[in-house]
Formats: sequence, C-alpha cells, structure tokens
Amino acid sequence: MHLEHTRAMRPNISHRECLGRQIHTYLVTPPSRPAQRRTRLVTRAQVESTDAAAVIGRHKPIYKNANFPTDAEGRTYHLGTKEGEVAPRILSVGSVGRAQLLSTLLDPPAPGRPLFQRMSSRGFLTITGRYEGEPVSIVSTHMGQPNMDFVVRENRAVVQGQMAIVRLGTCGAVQRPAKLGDLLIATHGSIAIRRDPDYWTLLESSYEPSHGNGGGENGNGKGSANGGHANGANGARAGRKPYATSLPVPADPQLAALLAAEAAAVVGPDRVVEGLNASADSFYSSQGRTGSDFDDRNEGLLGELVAAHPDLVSLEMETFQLLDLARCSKGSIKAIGMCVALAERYSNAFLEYRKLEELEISGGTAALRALVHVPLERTPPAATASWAAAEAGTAAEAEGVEVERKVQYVWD
Ligand code: R1P
Repeated sequence: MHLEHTRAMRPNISHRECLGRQIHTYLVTPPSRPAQRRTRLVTRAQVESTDAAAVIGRHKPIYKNANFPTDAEGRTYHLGTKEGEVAPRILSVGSVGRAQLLSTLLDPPAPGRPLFQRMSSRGFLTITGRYEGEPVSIVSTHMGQPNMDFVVRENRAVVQGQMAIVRLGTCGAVQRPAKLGDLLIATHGSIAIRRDPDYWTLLESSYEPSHGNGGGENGNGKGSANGGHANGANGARAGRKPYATSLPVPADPQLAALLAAEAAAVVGPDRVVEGLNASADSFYSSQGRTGSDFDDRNEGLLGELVAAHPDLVSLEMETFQLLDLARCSKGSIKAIGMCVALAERYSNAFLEYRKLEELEISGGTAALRALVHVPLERTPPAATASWAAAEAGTAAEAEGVEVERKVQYVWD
C-alpha cells in the first residue's frame, strides 16, 4: 500500500491558503484490491504538525552544499528564510504562541501589507515587521541549545551587517531575591550545565577503557603500569562529577544595560533582577529535578551551583548558546537573554499560568525597546555578507538558472 496525494483545490492556490483548508488524500491499495480504495481528510493541524511539503506532494527543494545547505532561492535549511525576510534586530522566543502574541506589539502594518510570516517545515516561525519604525523580526526558537544554534547561525547567514539578538524566555528562579514573575536578566552572562554520561559508564564494573579512549580527566584513560584496564577506569572515574559546568560567557554590556533600564521602566525596578544565568542541556536532570525513574545523581546539584555562583539567578536551556555564538561572531552579534521567572526552584512554587501572558507582553515590550535602541553598525563585516545568498547563487548558476541578486526587504 502506498499513499498518493491529490489537492482538492484550485490549481493556482497558494500553499498558505491550502493550509486553511481540508486536503483530500487517497490511500491507494494495489490494483488487485480496488474495493479498498478510500478517502481520508487531513486536517490543518495534521498538516502543520508534519512536513507539509511532503503531505501535499509539493516540489522538494534541492540542496547542493552539505556544509551549509540553502535552496536555490537562498532559503536556509531549518528556518526557511532568505535575505530580505529577517531584520538585523531579532527577538528570539521559545514558543510559536509567544512569537504570535508579541507580534501584536509591532507597528500596525500598512493596509494590504500584512506582517511577513514564515513557518518552516521544522516549525520555526519568523515574523518580521517594524517596532517604533525600526525593522525587527520575532523568531520562535523552540527549546534547547541545538535549536538556538540553528536560529543564530541561519539568521546570521541571511542578514547583512551587525545584528542584535535578545532572547525572551521563561526560567526557574534559582535563589532570592529572584521570585515568581520577576524578569531575570543575564547581565553577568551564562554558564552551561551538561550531564556527563561518562560518569555512569565509568560506574559500570564491566567497563574497560579499550572500548574507547577512556575519556578520563587525564585524557588517555589507558591505566597505569600497575593497573591495566581496571585502574584506567578507576583513574578516569576519579574526581569525575555527573554534571559539568562551564565557565561563564559574557552578555553584551550595552544591550544588557538597555534591557535592564527598559524592563525596570515597564514592570518596576523591584521586579527586575540581574545576575548570572545557567543553561542546562535538559529540563529535568541537568536542572536538578529529581525523580525515582532514573539514576540521575542530581540531588545536590542546585546547592552546588548556588555555592559556586552566588550571583546565579536563572536556570533555563538556551541563553548560553546565544551568548557563546555572539562571543564567537567576530563582533557581528550583540546578545542578551531575559526570562520570566515561571518557577521558584528554592520554594518549589510555580506561577499561575494565566499570569504568564501579561508577563510575556511586559518582557516583550522591554526587549523590543532595547532591540531598536541599541546602535548597530550597518557596514557588514566581510564574514557576514549574506553567506546563504551567495551559496544559493552558486547552486542556481551551476544549474544554469539566472540569478536575481537584488534583495527585496519585506519591511520596505
Ligand atoms: C522548558 O520548559 C522551556 O522553557 C524555557 C526553557 O529554557 C525551555 O526552553 O524557555 P522558553 O519558555 O523560552 O521555551
């Protein structure tokens, strides 16, 4: 049995219009069993929860460059945007719903010119418009550091000149004075917390370093002259902890100061706390959440973090990656993270969820104001002159396709 697709719509209907309708698909059995042919309906939700291009049989893009894939139009592989669709000032938010909510803060678009919106096949939503007259984009980034990596690198590739990126997320407040509903700003930068699976591997009595390189603190894990493999495992285990923390990476001080001032203006200074952030590689074990289903060995993690970092205020999952990439961007990205404290990890309290929307609006207002007021250099550093567009041009030319290089900016 295979799945065949037909479109129950006008031939020239757009893909976006198509998402608003029910799309007929046909399950086709072998010709010997035509009686079992039947029709089913695919709802909009089903289309959006999968690769829509695959569902409706749309032509798949061709990617030529495995190093940095873009299609012939210059659209990036995961975010699906191209030069002209993303502003140099970006508000990165966790969820699609938050992106849509905060898009209501943007300047009203001109009649007949709705805000630019693009949802990629991977579910990254980009909304571009203006705030106080300045072009800005709001990008739903989803969860975790790998997704922040996509957002920073793929947006960097389609934007000319210097960029500013502010993350507005939710987080746990790690210690007082941070409390429920506060806006916590990573002015002191961010550390990363990573679970170290080698810790558990080295606990296994059957482990022998010859299966790998031993991964020990001393690097070779091959054991000593008197110990062979067993001592190698012991040596690798010595001093090892189940969770590793990085050194802090800094935030942009100018953007941090602007954001703190704007946040204080919106919610009042007593509800803004600046300090160090920690981005964990998971929501549960690496943030010190405990349970009996798994051997996580994290009961003391929060206490150790607070003891080692008295200025630690927030615990979440993305800011470290944003700041680390900004730090490595050769001066081309200014970045900062701010989060609404959704939970108090020290008291175990959780915010009433109905209050979140108002806090997102407050945080979003402060973030957008900081974004449009931070000065950016317009002259692009050589390394940031629209990498994706150049790659797309190369791919298209290789196919003999004429390349239109003039960029149309969606906010013009
Ligand atoms: C976990 O629930 C998610 O919420 C926090 C964490 O960093 C993680 O992404 O941020 P967002 O609300 O921005 O998604």
